[in-house]
Amino acid sequence: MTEAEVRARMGELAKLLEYHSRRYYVLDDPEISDYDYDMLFRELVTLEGEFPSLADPNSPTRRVGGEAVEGFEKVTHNVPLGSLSDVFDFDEVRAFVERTKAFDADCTYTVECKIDGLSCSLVYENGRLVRGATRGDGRVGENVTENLRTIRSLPLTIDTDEPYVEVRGEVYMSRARFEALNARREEAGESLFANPRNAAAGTLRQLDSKITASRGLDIFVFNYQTGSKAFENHDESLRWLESVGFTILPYLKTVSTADEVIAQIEAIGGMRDSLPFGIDGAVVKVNSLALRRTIGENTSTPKWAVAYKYPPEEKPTKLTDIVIQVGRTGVLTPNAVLDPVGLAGTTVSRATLHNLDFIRERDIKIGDTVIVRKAGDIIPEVVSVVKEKRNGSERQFDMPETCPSCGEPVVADADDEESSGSAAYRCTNAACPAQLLRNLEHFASKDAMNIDGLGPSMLATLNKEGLVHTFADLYRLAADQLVPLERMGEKSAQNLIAAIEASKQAGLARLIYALGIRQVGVKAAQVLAARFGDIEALFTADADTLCEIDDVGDITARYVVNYFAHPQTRALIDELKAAGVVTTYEADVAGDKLAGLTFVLTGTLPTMKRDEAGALIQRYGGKVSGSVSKKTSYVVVGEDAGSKLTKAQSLGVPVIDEAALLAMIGGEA
Ligand code: 0OX
Repeated sequence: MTEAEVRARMGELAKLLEYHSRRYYVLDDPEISDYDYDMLFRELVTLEGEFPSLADPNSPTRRVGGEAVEGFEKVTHNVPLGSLSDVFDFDEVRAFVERTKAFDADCTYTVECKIDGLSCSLVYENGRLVRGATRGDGRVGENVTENLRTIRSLPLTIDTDEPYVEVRGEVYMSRARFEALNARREEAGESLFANPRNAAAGTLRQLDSKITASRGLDIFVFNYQTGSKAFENHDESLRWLESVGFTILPYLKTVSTADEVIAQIEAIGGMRDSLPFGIDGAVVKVNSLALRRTIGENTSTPKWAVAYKYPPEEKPTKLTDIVIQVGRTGVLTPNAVLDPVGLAGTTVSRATLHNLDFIRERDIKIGDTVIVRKAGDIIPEVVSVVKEKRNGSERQFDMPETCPSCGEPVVADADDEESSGSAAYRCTNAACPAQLLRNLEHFASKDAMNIDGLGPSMLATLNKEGLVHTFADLYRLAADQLVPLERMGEKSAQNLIAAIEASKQAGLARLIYALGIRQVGVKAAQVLAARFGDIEALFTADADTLCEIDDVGDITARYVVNYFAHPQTRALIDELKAAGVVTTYEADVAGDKLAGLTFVLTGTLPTMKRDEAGALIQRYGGKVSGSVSKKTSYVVVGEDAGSKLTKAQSLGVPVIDEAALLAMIGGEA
C-alpha cells in the first residue's frame, strides 16, 4: 500500500468504527457483530502500529485510553463556565418566569434534566475534537481530552464547516456502571465511591486514561457555546448538536407558561428513580438566545436560567433486623438492615441508627416499615417509622449485654462524648477481635498510614488467616504469604507489600493519628507531632504540658497520657521502630506567607482536593478552620460552594478562589 492508500484506509476504518460504535453504544441497535467490529478495530490498530506518523489523535483506537500522564495542563476557558442559581420551590419558579416574561411576554422556556455530573467544555476545530476541559473554577479548568476521548457517546469528529465550535456538556457515570465499579472496588479491598458523581469526578481526573476507559463514563451535551451558526433558540441548537452525533439532554421540553414549566419539572421528578443516571434537579432556561443576551448575567450565574432542586429522595422500606457494629474504641453502634432500596443513585441496604436513644426517640422496631433518605445525598439514615404498616409482629430492640464479637460484658457509659452525649454501650475488652480489626482499618486508612489496597475486607482476610493481629504484624508480611490468599495474585501481593513498605515513611503526625488514641484526630496528631518532634517525647509528656497546647483539651491530654503509659504501647512502638517506621517529625514548613491568617475551604477546588489545599495553607504558616466567623481571614471557594459562602458574604469575609490562594503564596507551590 502506498502512504496515500494507508491514509485513506485509516480514514475509512475510523469512520466505520465510529459509525458502528454509535449504533452500539448510543442507539443500542448494532448493525454488525462484535466479532466484525473487533476485526475492523484490529486492522486499524495494526495500521497505526506500522505507520505511527499517520495515526490520528482522534482515532477510535484512542477510546480505550493511552499512555498515563503525570498531571493535567491548565486550560483557560474562552468563555467562563457559569453555574446555575438554585430554587427550591415552585413559587420561586413562578417568580423566575414572571421576571423573564417582563422582558418579553411571549418568552418560551426549555426544561431539562439537571444531570448530577461534571460540566466540561469541548472544542472542535474544523470538525475535529481538539480539546476537552473540566469546568474547574469556571475560569480555568484542566485539559482532560484523552479521558474524554474514551467516552463512546462523544463524537470525535463532527460534520460541520465551522472552523471552531465549543460545546458544553455534563459528564456522568450511569447508575449501573457506578454499582459495578464499586462492586469491583469492594472485591479488591479498595475504598468505595460515595455516589456516581464522585465516581465520575475521580474517573475524569484519572491520569491513566486506560482506567477512565475501563470505567465507562458518559456525556449529555447541554449547550452550543461558540460557533458560526446563528441559532435563534436553545432547543434548535440542541437539535443540531444531536444531528451531528452528540447525545443531548433527555426529556427536553419547550414550554410557554409557568404552569407548563412546573408540570415538566414534576414529570422529570416523577421519573427520577427510574432513570439510568442521577439527576439533582431540573433546569429551566429561556429559549430565545437573543432574549438571553437582553436579560444578561450575574457574576457567575445567568439571569435567564434557574435550577430547581428536588427535595432529598425519601423511600419506604422494611427494616428487617438491627445488628451491632463494634467500633474501634469498643462503642457498640446499632445498624439497621434494610430491604435494598434505590436512593439517590445507589442501592441502600444498611443505615446507621446511631445509638439506643435514637431508636427509642423514633420508636423504631424490628420489622417496621421505615422511611429512609440520604443525608447530604451520601449517608443513608432512617427518618421515621410508618406506624400504620405495623401488624403486631414488630419486635423491640435492646442493646446486647455481651459484645457480639468477643462475648465480654458490655458497659453503659452515661454521656459518652463519642455518642453525642447520649449513653454509649461499650465493650471494654482491649483484645476484642472486632475492635482489633477496626483499629487495623483505621491504621491503614487514607489520613493515617495511607496503605493502598489494605481495606476492610483485605484486613479481615489477613486477620482470619492469622497473619495480622497487631499494627507491627503488617510490617512482617512477605509477598509469598499473600499470594495464596483469596483474590490475590503475584502482582497484587507485591503491590500491597510495596504500599506497606512506603507507609513506613508516613511521618510522625500520621503515625500518631494512626495509633487510634481516643480523641486524637488528624489535627491534634499534627499539633502533637510538631510540638514533640519524636514519639519518645510523648512517653514522658505529662497532662499539664499537653494541655498547654492549642487544640489539646483536658480529656484528650488524659487519653494521650494513658495511652503512652500502657506497657503494650511501649512494646508496639519498639516493634514499629525495629521495622523501620519513621517515628520522628520532619517539619514540613515552606514559608510564613500566610502566617496569622485563617482560611475556610468550601466547594470543589479546580486542581486541589480540600485537604491538599489545607496542608498547603499550613505549610505556609496559615491556619485552616471548618467554620466561617468574623475571625476568618479568607474563604476559599470552589465549585458548588454551599452555606459557608453565603455566611462569608453576610459577614463580609473576603472570598477568594484557588488561583488567588496560590497567588498569595507567590506561585511557590
Ligand atoms: C446539567 C446542566 C448544567 C448553561 C448556563 C449555566 C449552566 N448539569 O445538566 N448546566 C447547564 O447549563 C449551563 N445545563 C444543564 N442541564
